[in-house]
Amino acid sequence: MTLSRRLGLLTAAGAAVALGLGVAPAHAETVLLQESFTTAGPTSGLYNKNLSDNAVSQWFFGRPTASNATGGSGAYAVFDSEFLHVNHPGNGFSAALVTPRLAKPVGSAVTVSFKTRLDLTTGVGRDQSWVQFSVDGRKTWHTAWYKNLTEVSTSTVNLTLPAAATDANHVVLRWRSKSYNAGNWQVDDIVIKHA
Ligand SMILES: [Ca+2]
Repeated sequence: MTLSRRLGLLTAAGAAVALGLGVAPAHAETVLLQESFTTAGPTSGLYNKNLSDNAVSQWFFGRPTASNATGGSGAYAVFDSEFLHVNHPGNGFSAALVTPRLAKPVGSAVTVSFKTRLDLTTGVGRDQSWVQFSVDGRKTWHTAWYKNLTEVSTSTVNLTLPAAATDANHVVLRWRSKSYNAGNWQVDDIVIKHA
């Protein structure tokens, strides 16, 4: 392709003026989803998906056991298998906090940030936490972040999803927990953007 044709395409894309002024083209980020939670639940369309064989596995919002330890404020999401175990006899709980289908341009990278508090205390493999994404309508889940060790930590997680998300025209994310009976995973201030 000739340079003039390339510039023509850039003009069509609205970027040639910026190039002409010697200014790098703007890469404005677009927020696909933002969630800071209320005690009544998410406001962004995030929803609970029970992935267990019991009826009680679920994320709670702003409760039940501890204050917000994520670095965020106010309400938050928590998967608390200790609470579930105490109140519903049994072991082995699993649920995901799932986003709606988020439409995006093909070729734009997806970034995810969230504040989190992990209190995984029952040993390797008993408590597991994933951030996963799907680009085929929730049939296949790709893991972008995973924890399975005994760990107590607070952090802000910043992820850029792999090429499969960049190449897709939509993405669905989920925060998936699988925990035996004593784990606690808090999440707050989720922001999902595309470049
Ligand atoms: Ca919050």
